[in-house]
Amino acid sequence: MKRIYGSRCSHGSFFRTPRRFLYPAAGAWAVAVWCGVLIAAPPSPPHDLAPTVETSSPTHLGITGLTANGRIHPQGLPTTYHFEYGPTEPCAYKTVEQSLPPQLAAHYRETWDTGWNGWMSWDSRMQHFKEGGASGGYIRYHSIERDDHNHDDGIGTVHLAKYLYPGPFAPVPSVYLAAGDPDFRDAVVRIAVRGNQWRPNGTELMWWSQSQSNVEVNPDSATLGPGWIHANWCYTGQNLTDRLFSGQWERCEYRLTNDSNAWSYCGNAPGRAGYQYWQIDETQRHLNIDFFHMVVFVDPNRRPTGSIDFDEFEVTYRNYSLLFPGNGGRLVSAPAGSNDDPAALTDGWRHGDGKMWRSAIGPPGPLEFEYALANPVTVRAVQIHQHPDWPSKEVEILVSADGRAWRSVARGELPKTHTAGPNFAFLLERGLNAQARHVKVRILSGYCADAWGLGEIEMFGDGAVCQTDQDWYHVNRDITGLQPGQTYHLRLVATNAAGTAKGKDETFTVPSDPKPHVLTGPASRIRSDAAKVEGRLNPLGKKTNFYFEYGLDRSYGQRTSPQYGGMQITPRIAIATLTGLKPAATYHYRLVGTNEAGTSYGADATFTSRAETE
Ligand SMILES: [Ca+2]
Ligand SMILES: [Ca+2]
Repeated sequence: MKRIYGSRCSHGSFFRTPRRFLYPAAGAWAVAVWCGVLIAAPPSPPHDLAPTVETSSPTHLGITGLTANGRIHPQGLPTTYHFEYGPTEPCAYKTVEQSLPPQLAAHYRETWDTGWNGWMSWDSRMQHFKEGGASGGYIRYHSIERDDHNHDDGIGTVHLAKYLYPGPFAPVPSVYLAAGDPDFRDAVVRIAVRGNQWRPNGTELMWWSQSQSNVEVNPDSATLGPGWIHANWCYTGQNLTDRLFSGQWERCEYRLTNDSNAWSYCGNAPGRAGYQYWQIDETQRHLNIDFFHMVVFVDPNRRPTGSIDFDEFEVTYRNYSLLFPGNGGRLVSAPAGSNDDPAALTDGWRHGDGKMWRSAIGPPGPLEFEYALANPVTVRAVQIHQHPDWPSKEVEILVSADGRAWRSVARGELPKTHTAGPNFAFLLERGLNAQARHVKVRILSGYCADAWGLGEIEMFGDGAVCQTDQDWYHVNRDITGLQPGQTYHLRLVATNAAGTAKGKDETFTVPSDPKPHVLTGPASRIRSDAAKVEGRLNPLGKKTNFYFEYGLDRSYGQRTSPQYGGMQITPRIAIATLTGLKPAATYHYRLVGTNEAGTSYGADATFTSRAETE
């Protein structure tokens, strides 16, 4: 984006604290305030490529459904997609047409340099350290004895390590990502972890998402209304356990890949009717309750021991702000005289060096940012983030259809600070219903006379056309009402302005009975005498137990202790540790699931144990 400054509008001083202020001459300042900064329109990106589309393996959804999966490279263009399916070619049915979400360009970052900062844990001894982290301060989670059996059906007993409320429930501090309705599909998570004598004892440290599918039953943002329905999913496509053994800080980065093969649904809590299935695509699209790193597969008779340190958490999720350039927001004018680029106010970062805007010195009156929107929109929520060092106080939001006649739609005060840190210092106005082609944000006053600043301006609503990332998007959709025993064809279809592309045809046979569905998975943590094996298990709605058979040939001969595998209609991860192995030997293994409808055997797989000297 090109900025055009009037020659008298800028001054060269750069300042970080009031003590370092360099005041320009009064005459120069008056010019600086009122002449404004004109912002040139960004060039249109040159795209003319149709999407690239791949259909991938569906997963079972009971005996009358499936979850279709695939991925799309949209070439940066707005793109819609659906799955087509049917018992014969050409496919007679299609899922509802959906739009790919906007770019992964909204960021939440927590350094824990100053405290727990709104995060919680089931560890009552949770500790904060001011130094010694991967960078500065950090937090420590101790293994606990409080077991959560609510999710035994999905992924075993769990322990809650650390968690955050992204909104909109506020009996606890909620950080209100995307005004309380963030989209975490394919989000990128970064975290530094350190294990301190961590003995997992068969557990894994994993990501967890909890979302409410009927958020409308909350009469206000501070109440969990009666009749709530929650869905819980564990991201089992990645664990952090292996990074806990070095005793050193390990920086991890992973994606919450939006593919049902990488998640385990964790509902059916006994006696808790509020836990009900909601498909993974919707749960991640509306991550409205909380997210965790948590310890799963806990054996209450042999809990993990030790502690885990966490630092430098960051998640990059979908940026739906109407002002984000990729969604059609264009800065028309900004207050003059600042050394900061006003583009920092729509860069997706709430705060941080180089990610905020601060006015010129001694603002004498309102400061105004004007944006033009590429398409007519309805503004439904506005979230304005504070500048921790140069806080603004009163702000006003105005909208216009033509850029000339303006109407004020919201006015309020930002908190100067928040006890949970700068991520929580924002003004949030929801429940708006304002049609707009142009919007203005006015800073009316500040907490310091020297300068007024903001960290980020976000507006949410309807009507924007979102550019997409130059990257793959994983997509999935539940398809129900299928015939047990029937084979179906399905494929993913995506369309952008340059054309329509179809993925290859996949066939999928819906099971004819609720015998467990099992897939043998990989082996890992292979030692000379032990190895971890895993698989995917679908109980297909009947209480199911599973175990792994293993041995030196395909007759196996040994098996792990049976474990309860739940009664979900969706696949989950199944894990066991094989012990008493011979060194440097090739082992065969397979997953076995059994319920009242019968026993199912996964395919044979092999690994070779390590030599004793390795
Ligand atoms: Ca830190
Ligand atoms: Ca920013």
